[in-house]
Amino acid sequence: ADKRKEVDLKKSIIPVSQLEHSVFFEKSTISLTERLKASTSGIIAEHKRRSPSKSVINQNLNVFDVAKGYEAADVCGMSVLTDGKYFGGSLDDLLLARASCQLPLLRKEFVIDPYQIIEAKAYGADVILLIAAVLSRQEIKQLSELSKSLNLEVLLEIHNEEELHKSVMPSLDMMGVNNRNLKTFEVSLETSKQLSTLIPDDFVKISESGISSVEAIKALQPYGYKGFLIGENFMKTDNAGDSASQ
Ligand code: IGP
Repeated sequence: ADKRKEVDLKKSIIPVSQLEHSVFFEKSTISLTERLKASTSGIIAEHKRRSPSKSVINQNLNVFDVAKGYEAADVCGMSVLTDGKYFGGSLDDLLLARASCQLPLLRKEFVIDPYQIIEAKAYGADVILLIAAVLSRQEIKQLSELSKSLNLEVLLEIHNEEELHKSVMPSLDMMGVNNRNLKTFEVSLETSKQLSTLIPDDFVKISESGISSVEAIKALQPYGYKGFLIGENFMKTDNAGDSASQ
């Protein structure tokens, strides 16, 4: 019986009425889009212990040091994987990153429910990721409008033309092209190049995944990309921050 209790407690979620007491509901968010527009490099550095495509990337780094290192490297923002099942992350990681740096923080999660947006706000996030592949237009609208009402910025992730056309709406701030096909895990920077001209100018363009060199960034910039989301390339080293500053 005691074991049951433990499990139930772990599963119990904090009601919205309590989450809204987080101090972050009173604090203004830190804008990622503003920082990206003002930057020449545009790096968004990710905390990512493991992934379905690569299994273990690095389990030895601690999120405090990673966040401080990214900030010292003067990146524009930090992405924190909070998904446990596939990426070994947690909401604690988000909160600890918040405790360690003043960078705009993106909650990297498979968001499907408004609750997760409120949770992100309560744990100190500034930006929400919405993935077009797993959401209907109506869901994207509902989740992005809720985010905006909480002063969270919205990054909408797409991988093809259909997802792009389905998603265009004024409640999005950034469009991110994922170079990795989430079904096959194949990575090609061509995806970013091909979709770039189709993305309306109102959105800050971000290229995500598989970016491992300054040359890759330089090759994508002429296509209008202002942001570059990089995880594995930084996390696979002994010092993620040092890698990000190179
Ligand atoms: C980072 P990479 O190849 O630099 O580690 O990729 C980021 O783009 C990737 O983690 C990512 C992701 C996602 C993870 C992009 N979209 C959606 C989980 C869910």
